[in-house]
Amino acid sequence: DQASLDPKIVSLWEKCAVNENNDKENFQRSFVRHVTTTLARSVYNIDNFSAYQATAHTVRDQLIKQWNETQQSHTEADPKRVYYLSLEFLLGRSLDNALLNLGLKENFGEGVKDLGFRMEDVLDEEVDAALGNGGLGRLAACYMDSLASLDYPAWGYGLRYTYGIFQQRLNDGYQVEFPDYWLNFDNPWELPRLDVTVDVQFGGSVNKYTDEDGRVRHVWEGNDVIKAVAYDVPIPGYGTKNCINIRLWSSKPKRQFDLGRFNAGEYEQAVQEQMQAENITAVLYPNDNHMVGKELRLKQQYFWVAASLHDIVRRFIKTGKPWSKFPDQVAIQLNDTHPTLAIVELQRILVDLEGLKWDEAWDIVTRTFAFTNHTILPEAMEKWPVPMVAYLLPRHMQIIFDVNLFFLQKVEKLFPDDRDLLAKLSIIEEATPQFVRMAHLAIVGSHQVNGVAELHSNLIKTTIFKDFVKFYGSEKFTNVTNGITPRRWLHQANPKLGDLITEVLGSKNWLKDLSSLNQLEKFADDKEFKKQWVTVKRSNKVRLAEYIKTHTGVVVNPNALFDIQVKRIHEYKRQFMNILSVIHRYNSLKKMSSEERCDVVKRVIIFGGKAAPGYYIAKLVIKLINSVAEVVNKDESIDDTLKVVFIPDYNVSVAEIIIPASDISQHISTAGTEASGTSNMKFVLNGGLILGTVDGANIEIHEEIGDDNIFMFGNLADQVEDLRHAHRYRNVPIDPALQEVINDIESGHFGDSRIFSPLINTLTIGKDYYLISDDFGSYLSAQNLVDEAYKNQDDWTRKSILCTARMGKFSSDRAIKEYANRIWNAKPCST
Ligand code: GPW
Repeated sequence: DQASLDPKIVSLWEKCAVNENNDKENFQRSFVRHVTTTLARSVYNIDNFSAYQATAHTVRDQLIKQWNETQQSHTEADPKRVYYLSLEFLLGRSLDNALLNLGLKENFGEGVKDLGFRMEDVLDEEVDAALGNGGLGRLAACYMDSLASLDYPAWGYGLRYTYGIFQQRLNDGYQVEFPDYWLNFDNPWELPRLDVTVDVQFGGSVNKYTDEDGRVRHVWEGNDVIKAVAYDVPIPGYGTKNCINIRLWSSKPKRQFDLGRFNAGEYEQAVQEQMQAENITAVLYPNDNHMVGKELRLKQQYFWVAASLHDIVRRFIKTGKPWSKFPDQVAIQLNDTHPTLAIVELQRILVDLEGLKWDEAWDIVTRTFAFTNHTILPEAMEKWPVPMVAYLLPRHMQIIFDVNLFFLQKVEKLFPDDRDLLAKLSIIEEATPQFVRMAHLAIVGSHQVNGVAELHSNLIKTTIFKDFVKFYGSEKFTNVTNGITPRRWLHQANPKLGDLITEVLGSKNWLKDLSSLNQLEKFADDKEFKKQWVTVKRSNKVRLAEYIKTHTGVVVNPNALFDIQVKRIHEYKRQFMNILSVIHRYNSLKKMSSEERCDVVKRVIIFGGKAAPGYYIAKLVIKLINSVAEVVNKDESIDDTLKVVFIPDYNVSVAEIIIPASDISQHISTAGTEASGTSNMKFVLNGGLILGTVDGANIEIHEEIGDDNIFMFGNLADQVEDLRHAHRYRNVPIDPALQEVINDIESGHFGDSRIFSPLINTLTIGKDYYLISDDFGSYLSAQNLVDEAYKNQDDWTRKSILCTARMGKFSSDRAIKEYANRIWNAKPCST
């Protein structure tokens, strides 16, 4: 409370709050002070890592100031707040991003250089914050950047995993996983709030009593209590003083150990409780687009949701407003179904703890929450066994049953005697045991449900949620096409292209308004500009070639066409189809004379991505890629016309090197399976062309950039059902070119073919669920068109420029404004 502060403190604070001059000299003073005090090192002994730490701590000081000022001003203004609940925040590195967003890069860069360090080396010392699997987690990170840059009063809530996504190494071409112990050294990008804690309980039982008004009230007496401790991660906006927050919870035992047992000499049992508590936030589950029903995962979800809601409610109560105002003050966005228990937890808080009537509470709840769906794949749909929920969260299970009862009563009223519809809409799946369908709960408890690209948002209305459209009408369902932050994915990852754009457009305004990139169109035929464009792309390819040399030993030619597919390894993403087409290409090259090969466009085919540790088929795809690479790369008879590379341990910081270097990137999911994709946007923004299927955001990218600048192929989403049906019930002959490739693998050309038979079987006895055979012919044709187009380098450059120029729509700023205006009803609030 500012009024009660000592005026002396207030005046000092105000002085402090005025940003000091961040010139080179002040930076260097701070750098040396952090080396000698924070790091307690001698100035005679500063290595790159210490230089990184000292620079990071200097930036951290600035972040803390801006964080404080922003939060203070939000408390005073008391606007409607936005909370983004995500189990994953795939932030990557922070130093370069903070330097650029805070506008410190130039001065601090000079300061670092002046002290004898190379900025690239210093930046390279940072470990990624890899608290996510792939697209969903990275989307959350891009959205935080936009929320901050657009001055929204927003917070993210997540978990502070001790171990992020595993590190991937290769052994004999197979993926092996290593723990990602990212907190091994001090983490300057978090502010531990050891005093901000929430007790979260599990298990126990529910007791009933009748209150003074004669109402039946419920009290949940938990069994275990675990403490959630807050760690705040400041997120600076670009070109604003606003700095928002991601609050990550870490689990700690309520008490250090059982003193009775300790004194009885039972040391192991005495610390068991502590270890179990710390387990909750120990590790990120490494599955992408796949549900694994582990009890610990459900505990993570409730632990996170309970701590976050307690925090949100606590902040609201401080304003002294009545509960009816809660939805006017708070918007909570659910990033997929992972935080769906938040709906139940808020209802419990309002009814059990605050004493509101059920209907009044439920109205507040549904006006507060909105839900984003990110997939229609059946195996990714979250459902939890009722007995497990009842055991861990007995009161929540009761509330879910009541929510379902009242919901189904309403359905029944509108559609009397439709038992079938009731069963389809029910939050409870009637099986043995019963399951809670989290998506159904999320829909019923939210006022808006959105998909993440046009096609996907239409598909959810006609497939997985079609019965909900019957009941609610289609207005409850909407689309917000995903976006990416141009700050990280162009300015930071591709500084040379960023500088060129800034130079020719005459300002950095495009970083705040990406649609202004359309002014590049008039330079698409400008000879001088094109030359510069090519020079930048070429230098990014050289940078990637060096990275490939260092990390795989393979030497690649930067003049070749770089063809890239980097993303989580998944059957629906069809890396398998890609490597099969590589074999086809290789065999064609082998059949040519060396004169014929002279006319062939040289290609480097680059893969990267992690497979979930338990995903056997995905891991076999990695092995096949490496086996093919081994044969192709050492075959001198094809004159370097083809190289195949698997870059290990694909993550955000590796993506920043790979994406700016692409000529073509592949986004080739079976139509209807990739909800949006976001790396497709990153590649095109960096002047890379796409080879893709008619799926997810590819469709909207195509709409924006035009037919001439994208290579699309394959069957459409509305054909998929029939094609699958045909495979299942008729003998559909395999595409002949594909059959040849299969024969080649089976002949042992790429090592012991028995290894790959489970993979080959997915095409044959597995009925080719992802329709590789159906798309293979058009895929090869599209590949040929790519080769032809690349021969005309001048025209290719024109396409590349037009790609970048027309990507304005895909800024996450546009996406966030849509959420704010159409879903949250939230306004910016600048400091
Ligand atoms: F299954 N996505 C992801 F929907 O990266 F939850 N992980 C996931 O577990 C899920 C979705 C989930 C991705 C989608 O696959 C991708 O198409 C989309 O662009 C991204 O989420 C962001 O919306």
